[in-house]
Amino acid sequence: MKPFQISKEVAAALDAGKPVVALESTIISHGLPRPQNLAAAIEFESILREQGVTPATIAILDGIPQIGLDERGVDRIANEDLAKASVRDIPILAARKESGATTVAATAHLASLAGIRVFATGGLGGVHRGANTTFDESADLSTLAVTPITVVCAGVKSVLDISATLERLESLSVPVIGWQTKEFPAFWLNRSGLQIDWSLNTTDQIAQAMKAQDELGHNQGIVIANPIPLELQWDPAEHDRVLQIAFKAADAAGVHGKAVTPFLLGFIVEESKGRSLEVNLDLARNNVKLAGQIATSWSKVN
Ligand code: PSU
Ligand code: MN
Repeated sequence: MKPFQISKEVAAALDAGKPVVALESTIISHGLPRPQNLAAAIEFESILREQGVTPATIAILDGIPQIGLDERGVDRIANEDLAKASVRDIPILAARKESGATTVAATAHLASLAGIRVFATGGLGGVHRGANTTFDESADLSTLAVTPITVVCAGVKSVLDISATLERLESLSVPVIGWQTKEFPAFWLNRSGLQIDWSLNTTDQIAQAMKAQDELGHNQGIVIANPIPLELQWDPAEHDRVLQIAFKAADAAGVHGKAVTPFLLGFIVEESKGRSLEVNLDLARNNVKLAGQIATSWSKVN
């Protein structure tokens, strides 16, 4: 027996070697406010379907990891108060028959178990500012070190320590590839000022890199850093202003651990009067589209 349930649609696509893209549920449950979150979950899936790609939104429902959700499942991740589930939480939720929204780490792990090789998200988790004393580093990084999946993201949120995150990805031997750029993006912003070693310009090249990794016996994921188009990015000065206030608020509220990311994101949406949310949705759409193209290229080389 498989430790997860896979939807008919996703199983059929995988069996036929058709392109499939995994989507996470924490971004829906904890990263975006209601009611925009449900609309976003539905829209991400339809962007893929329009490309002839099968979406596999992943979540844990009543203890069972689900690879591909039906309409009711999508509604549940948007409207129920679900636990935020990283890899280590999956077995506990299984034992308690409880539901959870999967982070990048948990989604990558489950997608990979199901044979899915491409995954779209908004921002990857990373090393938090001050991690030299708190040790707060997302399990997204360590999971990608042992999970062969290509994650398309807009870099990591600028609330994190971007430079330290890139260092950790290097230590973990996770390739970071800029999509048509050698500058790492900063989530809401097109640029972070940090250079990366590699960029690729076509999705066929990305699929070739995935194939070469397999042939070499590498078991890591690949991070595809896909900057939000310049004309869609958040105003940098306003971005800096809002982030400063958000850090002070998080400090004052005493949030720590896995509550930090949702707190900051929620606060930033409020303080920016929804502008950060618009940008967040735009960059996520942009990532889903590119992931669909990569999955299509992958289905041809594989
Ligand atoms: N970045 C976002 N929105 C999110 C997240 C990241 O813009 O909702 C979520 C992802 O699910 C990611 C998780 O895997 O936050 C990382 O949380 P932590 O730092 O607690 O590992
Ligand atoms: Mn953390």
